[in-house]
Amino acid sequence: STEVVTLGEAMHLLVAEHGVALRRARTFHACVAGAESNVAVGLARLGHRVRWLSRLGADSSGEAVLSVLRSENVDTSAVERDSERYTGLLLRDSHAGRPIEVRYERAGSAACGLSAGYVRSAGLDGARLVHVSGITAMLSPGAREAVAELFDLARSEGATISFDPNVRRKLGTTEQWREALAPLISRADLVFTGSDELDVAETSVGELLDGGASAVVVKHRDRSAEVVTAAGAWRLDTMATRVVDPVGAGDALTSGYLSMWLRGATPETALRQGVASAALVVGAVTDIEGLPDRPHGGEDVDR
Ligand code: KDG
Repeated sequence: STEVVTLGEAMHLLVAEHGVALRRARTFHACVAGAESNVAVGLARLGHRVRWLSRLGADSSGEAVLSVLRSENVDTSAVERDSERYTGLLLRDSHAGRPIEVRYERAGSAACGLSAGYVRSAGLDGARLVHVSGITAMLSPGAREAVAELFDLARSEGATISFDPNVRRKLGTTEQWREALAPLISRADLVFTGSDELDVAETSVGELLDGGASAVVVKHRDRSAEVVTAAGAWRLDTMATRVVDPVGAGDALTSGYLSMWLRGATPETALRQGVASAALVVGAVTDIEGLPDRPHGGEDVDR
């Protein structure tokens, strides 16, 4: 059965040839983008059974997304197709030195049609962990209800809730983000967050731990990462020696951490895998291609 369920939009990603500004690019590499599908791929590569819940258009971009995720052994059997709406599209460039230019074509996409009813009928299939990012809650009111439903299901079935605010300024104002994040982050057991995102959600590590989170992983501006639990705090510097494309680092960190958490590792060991996974992803252009398929310092994963 399923170990992990993630819920969120995946988009058909067209990434410009490396180092070339979006407006000048002539050739694009096609892949898949989306925070929760990235985490699903990261976990699947490390040998976990992951089901991704979402909706896609009945279009060729939807086919492209599905074929990538299926080839990564992500369970897409509960994904809905919508013949009335398109699959989201993300155009971006790729370089280490300047801010990445991102253009979304996702307003009114198939994933905006997510609903509590969809999540209820898909169910958790026995998963003991669910992961979602704030982006899903910002897609539409229905998608926000879908996240709340996923959390309710997790609570009633005893699954652990993992949450990443994942604030994207293009998707809403600070006020809108705060409204979306506050009720979700306070229900999470495992939190993966940028230090500045805690400010957006108007919370703190201490408040999250007091409110019932078992671990808060904070990604700092200097690219170090820290895990804080009731038992202590551990901080690790980035392991990246070569940054080609920083996009996807956070999701890679989350997938590495969660993989070790699923195996019962300590927070410190889990953080080490997270930081190692992030370092590998930033060495390649897309969000997923660099993801490791064996644990840091470990054996190949059998699957
Ligand atoms: O975390 C990486 C994601 O931001 C990227 O894949 C695209 O999910 C995405 C988004 O909505 O920005």
